[in-house]
Amino acid sequence: MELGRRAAGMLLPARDQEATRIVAPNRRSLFKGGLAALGGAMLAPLLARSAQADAASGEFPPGDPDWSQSVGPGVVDRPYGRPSQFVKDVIRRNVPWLTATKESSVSFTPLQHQDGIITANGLFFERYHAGRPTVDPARHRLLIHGMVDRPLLLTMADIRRFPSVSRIHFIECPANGGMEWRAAQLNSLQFTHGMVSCAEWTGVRLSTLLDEVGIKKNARWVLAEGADGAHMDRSLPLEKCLDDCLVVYGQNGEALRPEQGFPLRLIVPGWQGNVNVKWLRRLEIGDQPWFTREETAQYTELMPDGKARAFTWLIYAKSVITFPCPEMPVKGAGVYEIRGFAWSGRGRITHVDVSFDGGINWTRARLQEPVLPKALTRFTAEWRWDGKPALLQSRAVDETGYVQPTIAELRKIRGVNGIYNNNSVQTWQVKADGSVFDVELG
Ligand SMILES: Nc1nc2c(c(=O)[nH]1)N[C@H]1C(S)=C(S)[C@@H](COP(=O)(O)O)O[C@H]1N2
Ligand SMILES: [Mo]
Repeated sequence: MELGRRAAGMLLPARDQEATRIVAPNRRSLFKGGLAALGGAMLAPLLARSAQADAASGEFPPGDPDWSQSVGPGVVDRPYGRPSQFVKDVIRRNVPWLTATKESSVSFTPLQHQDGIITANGLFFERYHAGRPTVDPARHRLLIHGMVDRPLLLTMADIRRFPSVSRIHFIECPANGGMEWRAAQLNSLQFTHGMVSCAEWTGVRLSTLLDEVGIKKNARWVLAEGADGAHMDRSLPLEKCLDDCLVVYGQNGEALRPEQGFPLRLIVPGWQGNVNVKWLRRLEIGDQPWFTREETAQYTELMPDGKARAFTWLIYAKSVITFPCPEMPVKGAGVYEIRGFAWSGRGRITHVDVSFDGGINWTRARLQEPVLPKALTRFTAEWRWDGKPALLQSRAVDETGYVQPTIAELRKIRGVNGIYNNNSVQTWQVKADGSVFDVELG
């Protein structure tokens, strides 16, 4: 405690008027330099108010509270780190009525709390068809067989010996937004859009493994199968497998999480979540698709004429505003930084436009670096809110020129029978009191 006090004495100004005089100009200059472009004049009263609050609490900024008067826990107090106790509400959530069981279900990423493009491993959305298996990496094997010259049975150690790559990609379940096809019904960003997450994946190019086994001349398809109780299996065109698919064991600097397929998972960049087979145990090479349950009974799109589209793998450009949103209301008129995510399975996002009046006028948003292909991309825009009701929207365009559609445009073609691939423009209604609601424009 002695040490704490002395250290504090050296670093922090004394609690007197002098201190407030020292601190106040610093705040103002920081503010002028960094935030001037964002309407400094309107934000200034906000900062002044927080200084008043500090003074009211009897502590002059930067203060000298309990934690500055003592020594905290030492190293390896937490051998595996975890978030601050003050962010304990930033968690994955599920919609209890959505599925009959938790084993065949989904949890959603709290996108309203995600800073930057990487989803924390503990917050990556989960989608299980038969729960989360506990796979022993020492006993796990990957079998590669079928139309190949040299079938292979690989251990995890074998897989780690191949040349490695790291890539940042999103995964989105095509059912993301599926509950909103008919009407806006979930008043929550987490539940309308939280079946998308983004990570840096590390592993082996699938093409490297396919080179190793030697693909026969007439091979056209690859079946990927999981080791979970569902044995989730999907047919993929060989062309995509040779292009950019990865077999990964790393996720954001550590081993894949059990939720994401530990110890081994297939990453199919930009394609629907369900083909990114987790707990990957088998790759079979063939000359035609297998028409498994997951690509016939499930994951097809029922069109208005009663026919179903199968093998609709691509994730088309999509975006959503993450601040403000129903979970993150605004407080009073003034300048805000609108924040959101855009992504496309067809490559890079080239631009995002935002509207404050339900799509009548549009403003170009700023894209934050890095802007990577088939990855979440951060966009921001300045919003001067006059305190009147507003309708916020974002609309993404990708490098192929594809423009994110409205829900009305989507329904014209696809009707309302399906549940998959709702990449429509989201509308958030901001009321005069700053509260935000999930609405649909007719
Ligand atoms: N083996 C296996 N792989 C699987 C699944 C599964 O249930 N079993 N779910 C799929 C579905 S439907 C999706 S959307 C993604 C979700 O990946 P995540 O749980 O890492 O977010 O994994 C896919 N891979
Ligand atoms: Mo999914």
